[in-house]
Amino acid sequence: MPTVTIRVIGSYLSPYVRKVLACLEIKGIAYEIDPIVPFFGNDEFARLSPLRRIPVLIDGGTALSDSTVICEYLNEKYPQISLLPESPEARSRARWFEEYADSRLGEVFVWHFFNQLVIKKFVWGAAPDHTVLEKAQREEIPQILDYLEGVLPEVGFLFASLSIADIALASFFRNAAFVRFEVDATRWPRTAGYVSRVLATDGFMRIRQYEELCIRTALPEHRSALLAAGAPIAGTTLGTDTPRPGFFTV
Ligand SMILES: N[C@@H](CCC(=O)N[C@@H](CS)C(=O)NCC(=O)O)C(=O)O
Repeated sequence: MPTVTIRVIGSYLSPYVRKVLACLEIKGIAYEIDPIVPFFGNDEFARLSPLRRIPVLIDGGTALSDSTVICEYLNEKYPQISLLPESPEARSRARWFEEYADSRLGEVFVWHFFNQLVIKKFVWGAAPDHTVLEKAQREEIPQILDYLEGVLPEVGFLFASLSIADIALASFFRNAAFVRFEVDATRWPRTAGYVSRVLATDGFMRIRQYEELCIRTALPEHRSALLAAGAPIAGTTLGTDTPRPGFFTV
């Protein structure tokens, strides 16, 4: 067994944590995880993550927050299996798709959709905002899918091999799937095929069982359920029992 020096802080249900876990899995880097939801992070979490967001990655004496910063670090520090294409042109395009996923898919799939149906209910005991939810389903998600349908490949990945662009885009579709959203393959066939293809790759498949466990388990039980299922759970946690609003909560 390799020595584990890397710790990821953040829940299996976060698409931003998923990006980091997929990178670690693809590169074959051993890690342990403290699977907290950010609103339950303690003062030490707030110190490590000034925006009180997940993921955080700790590698020896280095602590990083922000999935893009972390994935870039992993790609540079552990260059085996590069997650960026070769040419500067392709690299910048890959970074564009990562940014588009993190910002627009994050806004719509996480805040306007998953947050309304899951986080509001299970963290805050609040009802969804149906206006936000309905606008996401009627207008915002189709607009994203129309764009992606025009740029995604019919076969394979965006570049010659799986890259951070594919990882970032597919990670957000997983959260939509958690709330029973499926891409309509008759209207957006390329996108539907592409998302299934990326999510079927080994890195995503290896963490899938833990995501599924979390989605059907009450929040306070995540840690013990994951431990029992054999997930690489860290020995200590930065989680608390009482949630506090983040800086961006809606
Ligand atoms: N740009 C950040 C976004 C991370 C993010 O928004 N994470 C969510 C979880 S899915 C979070 O921690 N939200 C808490 C909050 O915004 O208060 C990244 O790429 O890591």
